[in-house]
Amino acid sequence: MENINESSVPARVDAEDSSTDDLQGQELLQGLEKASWHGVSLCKYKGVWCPLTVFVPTLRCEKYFKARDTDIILATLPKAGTTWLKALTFAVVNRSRYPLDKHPLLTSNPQSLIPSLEFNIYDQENENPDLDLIPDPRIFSTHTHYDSLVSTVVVESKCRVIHICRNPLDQVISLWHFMINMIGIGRFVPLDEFLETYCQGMHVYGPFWEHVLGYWNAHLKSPEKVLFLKYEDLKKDINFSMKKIAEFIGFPFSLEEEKAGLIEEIAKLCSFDKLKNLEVNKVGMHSPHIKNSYFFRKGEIGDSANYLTPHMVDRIEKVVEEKFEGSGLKF
Ligand code: PAP
Repeated sequence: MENINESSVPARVDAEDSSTDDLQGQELLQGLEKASWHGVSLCKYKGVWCPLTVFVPTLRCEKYFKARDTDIILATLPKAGTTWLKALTFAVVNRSRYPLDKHPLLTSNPQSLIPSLEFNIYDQENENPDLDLIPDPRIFSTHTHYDSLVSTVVVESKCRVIHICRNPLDQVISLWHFMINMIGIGRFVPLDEFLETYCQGMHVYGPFWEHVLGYWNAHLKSPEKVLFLKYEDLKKDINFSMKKIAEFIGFPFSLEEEKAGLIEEIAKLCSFDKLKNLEVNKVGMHSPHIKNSYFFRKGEIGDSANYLTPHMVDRIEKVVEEKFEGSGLKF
């Protein structure tokens, strides 16, 4: 997740210095429900609470982005495991290009190796960038919902989508810390207040149940198109999960690679401890508001137990039970 503060919302544009997209966006925006979520401006677009800062980029993405059959799209809710999935996918796809001891992951944050469609590709400056210049396979990330992705990505191409989800208890705690930390934007929000809006579905890219169920149902319908992963499964058996990812995107590990221990080596390179302790992730900045280190907090299953009261756990679990009932999805 990137800058989502009000200060970088484009000022209302006037006809002389704005593009048609900006104007259409502003017009559309006027009819949308808006909210200030703990200081962050959101608008509800096609049922999704979208940060205002990326509203116009989201429209541009819908309008201009044409997926290639070879594209790989990493689709996640903020704090579900985006950074880890980016590192793994990048390392799997590029494994014959870079030796592990001179790997870009050693000097770059995984977030900067795989651009986000809304936050980086179609950012405020890039109205319609030439994506043809990017060689195959292009890898992009998105936080948007499956239904929003359909018009641009899924229907017209054979590109593959990887979704990772996470236990909502841990995810909300991860998001809470991240929001509080953001330089110049973050402010302390009592956890119970934060939780309440989360349970109402009002949060960046919420409601979380609609996000997750969109990808879950798409996976059930077209498993060859949408891979559905769980953060907890990756924690339990990263080698197995990595093989699954590699096969899904058409880069399966050969027997020789397996025997040579390459899967274990890549898992180690992408592990929380390894990435967290790299200089670039200790001191680097992702953006003016976000240090690279914010993407590496604890990286554990069950850290939420250190923050949530039994009442809070009950509150989230009731929502989860109600919203996911009958879906076959368990956390
Ligand atoms: P984003 O959606 O804003 O990009 P994302 O990477 O999904 O964030 O979430 C960050 C979480 O993933 C953090 O969880 P925590 O707050 O509970 O600690 C972060 O620590 C965790 N994380 C980052 N990299 C890894 C990794 N390599 N292995 C396991 N967990 C990781």
